[in-house]
Amino acid sequence: MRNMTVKGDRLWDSLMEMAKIGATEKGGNCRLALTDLDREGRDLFANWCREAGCTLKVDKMGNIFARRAGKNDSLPPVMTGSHLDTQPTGGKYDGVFGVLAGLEVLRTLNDVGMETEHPVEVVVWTNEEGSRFAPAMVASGVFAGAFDLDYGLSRADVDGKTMGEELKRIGYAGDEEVGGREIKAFFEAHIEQGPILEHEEKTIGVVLGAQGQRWFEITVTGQEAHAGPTPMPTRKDALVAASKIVTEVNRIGLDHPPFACATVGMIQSHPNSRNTIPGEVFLTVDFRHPKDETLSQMDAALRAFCEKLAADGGFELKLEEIWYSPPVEFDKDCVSAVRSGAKAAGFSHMDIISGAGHDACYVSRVAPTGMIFVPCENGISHNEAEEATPEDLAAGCNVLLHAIIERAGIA
Ligand code: HGY
Ligand code: MN
Ligand code: MN
Repeated sequence: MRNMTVKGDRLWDSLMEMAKIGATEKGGNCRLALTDLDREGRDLFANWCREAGCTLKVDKMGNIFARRAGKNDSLPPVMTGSHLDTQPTGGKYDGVFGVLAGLEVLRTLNDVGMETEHPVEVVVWTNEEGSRFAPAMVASGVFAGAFDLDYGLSRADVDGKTMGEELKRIGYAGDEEVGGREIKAFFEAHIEQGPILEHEEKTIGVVLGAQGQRWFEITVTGQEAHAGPTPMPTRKDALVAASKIVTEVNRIGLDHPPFACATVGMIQSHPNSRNTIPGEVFLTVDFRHPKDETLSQMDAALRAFCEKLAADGGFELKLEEIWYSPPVEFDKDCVSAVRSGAKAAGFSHMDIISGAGHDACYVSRVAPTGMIFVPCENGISHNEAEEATPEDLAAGCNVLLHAIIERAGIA
């Protein structure tokens, strides 16, 4: 059994086939959650799973479960999977690798005619990215009971379209209840999305857990006025105030080395006219740290700065924390299964904490969970230039294969 391996070429071909959907000029992918392109990617995955003999179910958050029956099909499934939605300037591997590595495991089990005791399911989680609909990982969050279904379905994009409406529109508003069922184990394979594995020249990341995140939305209100006749000292320029917040967010990140991360990813200035002083600015803040208490210190520093800025500058300032995802530790046995799988296959490996959030973070609340990382070129992700090698992807998929077989048992 140990020398059983996946077909790396088949995995690579599937990745490249999926990458044609929402392909961008610079070689990346744009398949925002619940768009027609997301539907196309989901349909392609679903067809491949049917061809592999799976039965498919979709739940009320649009999560797709492709199931390969086990000998004892009443046993809880071993699950694997990730997401197919991408960032606007995303890559070909973020999320997709975990979904198609899961499919490759099923295809390999079929090739050798192996029957497992437990059923095995490959999952596509809806809206992992949190780019079109905030927050991130919202559908796996509903599955894990972190959010209720109404909250999940009511998440709206900048045009006011809700996830519930868009799930119906693309035909993925399923009937299955979201979560609430026993799971034997969940493994997610993913590119690291950072530079550590490549720098340390390791093929496999044995993921111990993931750092915590806090997401904020801030609206600064000043006063629109004419860019010509309005004297500088009398202005209430919301964009100038917002730019001070951007600098402070960056300072807070730098203030908690080496792990803290702090990002203003979105900024919208109103009325966005070259000769009108901005009266209102909306911006987002993404804080991350492996330690909860440091995350709280970063939160407090931001709030204190904003309070002072509003008082000194006569601005109105609304700060709302829209998401808190605490640091996560994965199941020790699942982590060991990943580590021993890498060792048995002779792959170089190292323990690592995930800088990015993943659906596995929420699923770990309802199932023993582990993650497998593989390197990505220059650690670049959330970028159209995202790259990974067929060899590393196949290695990660092989570790996934053996972790799943070990948990699902051979009939
Ligand atoms: O933001 C994240 O860490 C993930 O890509 N959603
Ligand atoms: Mn991802
Ligand atoms: Mn991502």
